[in-house]
Amino acid sequence: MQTLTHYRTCNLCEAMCGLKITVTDNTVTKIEGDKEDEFSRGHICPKAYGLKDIYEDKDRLKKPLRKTESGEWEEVSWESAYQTIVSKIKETQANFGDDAIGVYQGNPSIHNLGTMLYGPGFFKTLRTKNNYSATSTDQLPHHFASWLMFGHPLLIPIPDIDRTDFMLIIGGNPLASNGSMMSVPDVANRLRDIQKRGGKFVVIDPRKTETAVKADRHLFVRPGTDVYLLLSFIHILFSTDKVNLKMTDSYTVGVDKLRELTADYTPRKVADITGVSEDDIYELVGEFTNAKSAVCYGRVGVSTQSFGGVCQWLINAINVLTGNCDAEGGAMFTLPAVDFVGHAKPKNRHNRWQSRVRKFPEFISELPVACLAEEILTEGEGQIKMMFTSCGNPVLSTPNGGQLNKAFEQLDFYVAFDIYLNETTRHADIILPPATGLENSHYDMTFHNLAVRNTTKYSPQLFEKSEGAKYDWEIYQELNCLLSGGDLEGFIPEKPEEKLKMGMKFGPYGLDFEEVKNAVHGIDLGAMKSQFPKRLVSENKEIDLSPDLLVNDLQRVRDSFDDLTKKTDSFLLIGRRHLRDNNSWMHNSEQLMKGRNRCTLQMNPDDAAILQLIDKQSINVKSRVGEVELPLEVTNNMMPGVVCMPHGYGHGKKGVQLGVANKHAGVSINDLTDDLVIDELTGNAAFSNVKVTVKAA
Ligand SMILES: Nc1nc2c(c(=O)[nH]1)N[C@H]1C(S)=C(S)[C@@H](COP(=O)(O)OP(=O)(O)OC[C@H]3O[C@@H](n4cnc5c(=O)[nH]c(N)nc54)[C@H](O)[C@@H]3O)O[C@H]1N2
Ligand SMILES: Nc1nc2c(c(=O)[nH]1)N[C@H]1C(S)=C(S)[C@@H](COP(=O)(O)OP(=O)(O)OC[C@H]3O[C@@H](n4cnc5c(=O)[nH]c(N)nc54)[C@H](O)[C@@H]3O)O[C@H]1N2
Ligand code: SF4
Ligand SMILES: [Mo]
Repeated sequence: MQTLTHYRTCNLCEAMCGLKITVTDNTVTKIEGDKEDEFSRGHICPKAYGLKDIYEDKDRLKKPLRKTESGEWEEVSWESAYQTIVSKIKETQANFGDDAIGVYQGNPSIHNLGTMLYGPGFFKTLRTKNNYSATSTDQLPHHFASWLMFGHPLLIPIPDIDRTDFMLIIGGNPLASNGSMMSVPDVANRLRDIQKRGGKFVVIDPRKTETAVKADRHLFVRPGTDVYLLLSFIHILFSTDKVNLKMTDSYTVGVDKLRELTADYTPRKVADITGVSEDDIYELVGEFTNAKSAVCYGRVGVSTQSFGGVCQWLINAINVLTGNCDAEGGAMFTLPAVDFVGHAKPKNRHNRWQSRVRKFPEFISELPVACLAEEILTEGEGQIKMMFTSCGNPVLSTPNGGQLNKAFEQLDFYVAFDIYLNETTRHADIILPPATGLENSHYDMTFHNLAVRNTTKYSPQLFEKSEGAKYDWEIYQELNCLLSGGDLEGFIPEKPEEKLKMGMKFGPYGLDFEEVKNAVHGIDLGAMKSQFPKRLVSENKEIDLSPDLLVNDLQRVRDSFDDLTKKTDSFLLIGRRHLRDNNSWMHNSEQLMKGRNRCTLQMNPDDAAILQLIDKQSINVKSRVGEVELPLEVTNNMMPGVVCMPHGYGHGKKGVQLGVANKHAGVSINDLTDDLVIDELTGNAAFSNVKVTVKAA
């Protein structure tokens, strides 16, 4: 019997937990939290056990698949798959132009070193403007606000959770998600530590979440109205003379403008439509400004709404106006070992082109994924005929997934880089499955940049990839080589480690990659430090509190106000995450799917009583774009007028090879969410502004 211990970082979510994996005779026998890990201190969540399940999963694809004329799948060689793909690319470009090829890059792309480093290079050579990703279902508002206020879309403010005295969490549920745009392993203890040192944390959310239950206070807010609450928060800061920029004062502009813009938004005016009382708003601002340090953090719930961009702007503004930006215990900025931001120059990243059908502006070279289906379905010059997806399942993950499903059916050609035959990839003509998880080496290019503490850690591969399999970095570089007329004979793709080595050497700490490799529990580079104005990328190294694009968008906010005062019979639908789910793709793990059905519609008891619905009853939920049936779950945790279901379900479709997942099929929330309801400024999906009706099935 041969036993070895392997240390690595879990790449399944943003938290970067250190794992200690015991392997006996080439089989994983134990996965536990690595107590010596410099960042995660032994924390782990149940999803980590999923790494073993993914490695051993019989349904996971390991060889390229091609769909035959009769619709069956056959295994083909890499060379033959490559040849077909390259000739299809050339044919499509010659017949219909570069924009006839579309690309969707899904969430695990950024959790995967090879895909992250070499995927974009390949997609760039396609020269298409039809670039889509999960970013426009998720976080474009953060990048938009950071770009306009601090000069770079990746200069993201991170809560200094370990030192703050007051944390305001709006639309985030870190106890289920383990944090996002804030890599924070062991978040439950870190939040408890705020309380232990005499501080507080408050949650604003239409659902009393797992995080809200532990908070000092929870306030229900009506979905999609946070913008008014935030405007009112800033109004109070000015009207009660609580504005004090402290260190950032000498290089911040736009303060007076913001005073004017928020002048009308008294707590009295916004209380009714937000559902947060005047007293609660005053008390909240009081607590925030009286705390020695404080930080306002808003996540998916405030990004995925019609005014996501404005919300993230106002959240940043609150931190600046109260002297909590770039200050200990406030919203700080990381200095990662491999740094994308340090040498960047100010540049326009918006509206350099528009989508063909709805004319939405591009941002950071992407178009809103809510436009993807219409770009495939609408005939005319520039129509998408061929698609690539990488690490994504947009039929389940993007607004109006039902329509996108139809769109994928009618493509001329579709290539998926994916490890499963799922609801989206079943439409593919070719699937290229890379080695994944424990078969890969790993480094978090993105999440070290978003972490609550500066650390760095490299994880080696645990297992050899299976025979005949390829790494994603090999696949992308080989395709690129062939596409540019090269030959694979003698072609040696670059390993991601080469880029890492250079990135670290020329990074802010000048680290030796060998040293990083040897530090199996990671290297601590210290707490976040104040770095402004030096680290600002903006012209003149200023913080802009009133950028024109955001200020102009307030007109939409004003225009929507009256609509919100009208009574309606519809419910607002919001999403939720569960600790044992991971977006749409880990439902094939037996370990993670244990327990009761999670795909239920949660509703407040008063609403259920009015509609004469009872717990566990099968109900019908309908929106402008579709309808689904699922069991009702009556709970006091829901705000009246709001219903909630998880995303990522809706398995069990024809042709999908997912044994365990199909047993827990559920229905897709994105058969209800609306591609026409988006944040028109940033292009982000506005999942939380979707109206539905509910009745017995
Ligand atoms: N209504 C609603 N919809 C939402 C959300 C919501 O809150 N509400 N959340 C949104 C958010 S924040 C996100 S990020 C998106 C996520 O949505 P997607 O971007 O679609 O990502 P996943 O659902 O995680 O799908 C992951 C896919 O990647 C594949 N995969 C996993 N590992 C690898 C790998 O190593 N290599 C390759 N090539 N493939 C791999 C899996 O098989 C799966 O097909 O969903 C969004 N959709
Ligand atoms: N276990 C698990 N972890 C995950 C994921 C997963 O699927 N499962 N997904 C990962 C991904 S891709 C991401 S992006 C992160 C997301 O990380 P989080 O943002 O922490 O994730 P959510 O749990 O979706 O939290 C969003 C919260 O916003 C609330 N909300 C909805 N609408 C509104 C609104 O209008 N206003 C306010 N104030 N709140 C609202 C919801 O009730 C919910 O509690 O999680 C990551 N981690
Ligand atoms: S919290 Fe995230 S990183 Fe940590 S073990 Fe769970 S899935 Fe992995
Ligand atoms: Mo996400």
